[in-house]
Amino acid sequence: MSALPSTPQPRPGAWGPEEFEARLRERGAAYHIHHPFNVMLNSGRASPEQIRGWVANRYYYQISIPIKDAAVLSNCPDREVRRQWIQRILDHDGHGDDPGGIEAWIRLGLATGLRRDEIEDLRHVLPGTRFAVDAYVNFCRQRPWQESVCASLTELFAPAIHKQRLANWPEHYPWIDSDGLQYFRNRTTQARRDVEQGLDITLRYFDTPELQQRALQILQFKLDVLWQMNDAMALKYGVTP
Ligand code: AHQ
Repeated sequence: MSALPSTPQPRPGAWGPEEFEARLRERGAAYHIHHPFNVMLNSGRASPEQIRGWVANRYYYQISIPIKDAAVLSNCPDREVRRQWIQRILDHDGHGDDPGGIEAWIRLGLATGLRRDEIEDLRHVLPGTRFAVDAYVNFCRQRPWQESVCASLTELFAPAIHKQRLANWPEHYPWIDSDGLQYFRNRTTQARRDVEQGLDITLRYFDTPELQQRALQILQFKLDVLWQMNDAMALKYGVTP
């Protein structure tokens, strides 16, 4: 396994770290914050049924994140990277007194009127959701750990979407108890910390023009995973204009 250089060392013809990061951030135009289903959710036009469908489907993504992160760890021989990356599993599964993000997501579901059993038994998960999420988990099982780190960088754009929900949902959906939004409060800081590590590794590992194009391709794959989930939900629950 090629050890990571301590700082980005772009090879001839490769973008420097600032330009490379800018190219990654440009892909934010395809982030699911712009999907019509998500725009409906965050502009207050979603019905309780559409919101419950979204929470129940996204639950499958949430419980898959620690499985995905464990796959990244299992592929990664770099102890320093693992020492940081393992925090992502604890954030979702919980540890000590912290019940974790998956439990917080269930509480969001309960606050929208879903029952715990119908969340956890995945009865509402759509084929398009399942296939997109499984594609992400299998990518992280099969590809080099550095590629999986790059795939997590859709979270470059996540703080904005969590802040948008925290700003808009209480006004648009006063019937959802504010405690149910705790997941988004937690992720605002956790996503920033995750992105710091993920971006640092990506800028150091993808150091040739070919590898940097591969990084953009990987980010687009993960953007498509998130977009497809919204496509499946839009088809099932409709998008209220
Ligand atoms: O809640 C989210 C989360 O824990 C993660 C982990 C990260 C990854 O490793 O791929 N991506 C991610 C995301 C979460 N929430 C999504 C949302 O819209 O609420 C955003 C998603 C992401 O941007 O990849």
